[in-house]
Amino acid sequence: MLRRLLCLLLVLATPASADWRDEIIYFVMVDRFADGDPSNNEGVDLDNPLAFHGGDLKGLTERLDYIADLGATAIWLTPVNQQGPSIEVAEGTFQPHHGYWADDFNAIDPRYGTEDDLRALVVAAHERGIKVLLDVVYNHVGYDASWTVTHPNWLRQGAECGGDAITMCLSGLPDLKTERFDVRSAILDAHIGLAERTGIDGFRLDTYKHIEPDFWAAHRVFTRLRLGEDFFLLGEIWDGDKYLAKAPFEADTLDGIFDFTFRDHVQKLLTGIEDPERFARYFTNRYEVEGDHVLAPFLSNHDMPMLLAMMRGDTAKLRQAFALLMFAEGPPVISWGEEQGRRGKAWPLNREDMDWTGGDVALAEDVKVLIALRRSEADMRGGAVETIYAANDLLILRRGAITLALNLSDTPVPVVQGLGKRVLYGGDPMKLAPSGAILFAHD
Ligand SMILES: [Ca+2]
Repeated sequence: MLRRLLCLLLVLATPASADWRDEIIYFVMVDRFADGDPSNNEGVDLDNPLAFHGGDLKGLTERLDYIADLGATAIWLTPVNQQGPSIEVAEGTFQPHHGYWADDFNAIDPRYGTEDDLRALVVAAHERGIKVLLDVVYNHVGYDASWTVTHPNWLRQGAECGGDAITMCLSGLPDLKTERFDVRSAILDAHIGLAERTGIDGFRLDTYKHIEPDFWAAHRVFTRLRLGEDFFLLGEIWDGDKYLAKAPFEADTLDGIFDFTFRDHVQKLLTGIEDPERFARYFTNRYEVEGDHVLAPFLSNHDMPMLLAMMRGDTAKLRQAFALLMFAEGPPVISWGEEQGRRGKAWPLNREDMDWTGGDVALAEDVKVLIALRRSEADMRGGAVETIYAANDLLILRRGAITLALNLSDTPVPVVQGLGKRVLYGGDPMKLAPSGAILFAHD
C-alpha cells in the first residue's frame, strides 16, 4: 500500500515540462489569424502591415478545428491586454496590433474580444485536447500608456533609462520598475489573476532577460501557489540555446525557453552555408538541459522573416526544415500559416494574415503527415539523436528506430536501403529527390 502511495506521489510530482516535451505548439498572432467579430474592428486597415487587421479571440476559437486537424496539441497566442496608443514611424501609423504595448494589464483589448471570449477559447481548446499558452509582458508598458501619467514612479523613462539589459528602455518603451514591491504586486496579480479566471495552461514570457532573476523567482512561487505545479512557463530569451537556458533552468524559474539556434542552423544548412557534418554536430548536441526542462525549436517567429522567405520560396527545402523540426528534441513550435507556405519577408511584412483559402495545400498535407508521425512514433519524441552519415550533401540522422535522410544536393541520390524497412515519409529511397527528405522505421 505504502509502495503504491509512493508511486502515486511520484506520478503527481512529475514536473509540468515532462508533458510539454510531447506537445506540438501552434503560434498565433491573434490580430492576424481570424476575424470572428467585425463589430470590434476599430482602426482596421488591411493595406497597412502595421495596423490592426481585425483578428480576435472569437475568430481563433472558430478556427480551433483547423489547428486540431493539423495535429497541434497546444497554442501560443500573443498578448490580449488593453493596448496603448499608436505611434508614427517612417513606415506609417504603427498600431499595437501585436499586443506587446499594454495600457491596462487588468483589461482585455476589445479589438481582441472579452475575458469571456478568452475563457470560451480555453474551454473549446481543452475540449479538443489543446492546451493554451498566453503571452504576457512584465517588462514594459506601451508608449504613452496611462501609467506614464497615473503612476510615473513605477516606470523608468527618458534619462532614467539604464544601459544594461534590466534597466534599459527596450525600443524606448516605458520600463516597469519590477524591483519595486508595489509594481510586482500589481503586474503579478493582473496576469496571474487572468490565468486563474480563464483556466489557461501556461505563459509565454516576453523579454525574459530584461527583468531581474529574483522577480522571476517570485513569479515562479506565485504561479505555483495560485495556478498549480503544472502551470507551464516558456520564456523568450533572444538567441536562446542550451547555454542561455542554464541559469533559469538551474534556478527553476522557467520550464522551457525557445531554441533560437535551431532556426539559425537549419537556415544555414539548407542554404548551403553550413555543411552537413557541422550541422550534425550541432543537432546531436543541441539538447543538453537540466532535468525535465525543455528547449522549444522553431523555424520562424513574428520578429524575423519567415524561413521560407530566406530560402527564396523553395518549398522542398521547407519540407526538409519541417522534417528536421519534427525530428528534433523538444516541443516544436509552428508559426501561423507556416505549414501552408506563408513566406513573409522582413518586418513589417512578416506578419501576414492567415490565408483561409488554404495556401499551399500540398505542403500543408505533408506537414500534417510529419506532425502525425511525431505523435505516433514515440522514437521521434524520446531519446537522443545520433549521426549515421553527414558528408557529400547527404545528412542521415537516427532517433531510436527512426532514421531521417536529407538530400542537400540538386541531383537525386540513392539512400542505403538497410536504413529501415518501412518508409514513413518521402517516397522512393533508391532515388531521394533533390532537396528531398525521407523517414524510415526499422520495425
Ligand atoms: Ca474583429
